[in-house]
Amino acid sequence: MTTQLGAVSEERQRFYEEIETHSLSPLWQRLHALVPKTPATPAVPMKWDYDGVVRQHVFRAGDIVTAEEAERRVLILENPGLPGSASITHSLYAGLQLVKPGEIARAHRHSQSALRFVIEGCGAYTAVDGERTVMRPGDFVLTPSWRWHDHGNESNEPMVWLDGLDIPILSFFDAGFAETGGTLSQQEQRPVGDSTVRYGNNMLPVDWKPGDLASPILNYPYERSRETLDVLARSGDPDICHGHKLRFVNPASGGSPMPTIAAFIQLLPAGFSTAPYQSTDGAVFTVVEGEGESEIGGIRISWKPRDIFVAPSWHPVVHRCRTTATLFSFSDRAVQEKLGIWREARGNSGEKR
Ligand code: GTQ
Repeated sequence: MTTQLGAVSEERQRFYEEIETHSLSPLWQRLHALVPKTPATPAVPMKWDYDGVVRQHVFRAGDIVTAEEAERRVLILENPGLPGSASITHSLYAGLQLVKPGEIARAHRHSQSALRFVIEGCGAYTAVDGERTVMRPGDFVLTPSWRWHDHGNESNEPMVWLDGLDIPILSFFDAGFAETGGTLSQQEQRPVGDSTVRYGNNMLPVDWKPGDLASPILNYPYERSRETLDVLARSGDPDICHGHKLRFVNPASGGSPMPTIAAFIQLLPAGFSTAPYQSTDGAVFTVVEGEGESEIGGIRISWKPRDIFVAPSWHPVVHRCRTTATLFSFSDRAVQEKLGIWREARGNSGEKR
C-alpha cells in the first residue's frame, strides 16, 4: 500500500517536473495559498522610531547625498516581511524625504499618486501644477497622478515629510509613466492658497469640472484637522474602535482625496482603549500628538510623536493611549471600495460585516 502511494507520489513528482518545463503548474498544490480563507499577507507589523533611530539616518543621508544627485532624497520604509519590495504594505510605498534649506526637489510628474505628511520643519513648499502650498507639521499635502510637482525649502530649517505613494499598485498594473520637467522648479501660475479658497469653502466654481479623480485641494492643514477633531471630541462619544476619526475627502466627489489612497486622522482621548478592529486595508500610521501603544496582530508597539507604524491587512488592531493622541493614517481602502472587496470586522467576534 505504502509502496503504491509512494509510487504515485513519485509519479506525480515526475509529472510536476515535466510540466514545469512547459510553464504549467498544478493548481491543487497551491490552491489554499492562492485562495486563502482569510487574508494572509506576508507584511508584518512594524514601527519606525523617528527620534530614537530613523531621524539621524535621514539627516546623515542629507550629509552624504545632495538633493540634486538623489533627485528625491528619501529613505524608504520597507516592510521586513516584504524584503526587496520597497513596499510598506503589499499595495503601498512609504518613505521619509528630507529637503534642507535652499534645496529644490526637481519638478517631475508620474502616474503614481503621492501624499506628503509633514513630520518636522516648517515653511518649505510643494508646488503642484504651478501652485505652491506652504507646509507645516501635520499638514496633509497631495501630489496626485500626472500633476507636475516640485518641492523647495526657502525656510531656514530642514524639513522632513512622510511620502505615501501607490507605487506597488501601479507596478502591479504595469502602468507607470514618469517625466522630468524642463526646469528645476515650476513657474508660479496661481497664488499660494488659491485652491484652498476656490475648492475648499464648501463651494465649487459653478461650471468647473474636475479633470481627473483626485481632489483639487493641495493641502489639508493640520490646524483645520485638529480643530475638527476637537469639536467632535467635545460634543460626542468616541467610536469604540476608532475614537474620533475623520476621513479626508475630495470635495468634488465626497470620495477619497486620490483614487487609490484613502487618508484619515483620529483623536484618541487620554486613557482611551479601542475595541479590536480589523480591515482588509493595511494602514500606515504616524503619530502627531500623544503617547500610547497599539497591539497589531498580537504584537505590541509603543509610540510617541513622529513615529511611524504599519498595521497589515486583516491584523486585529487595538490602540491605547496615556495622553490625548492624534494619529494620521493612509491605506488602499479607496481602491478596495471601488472594487467592492473591502471588508472590516469590529469588536472581538472576527465576524464579517
Ligand atoms: O516626490 O515624487 O518617496 O516619485 C518616491 C517616489 C517620492 C516624489 C518618493 C517619488 C517621490
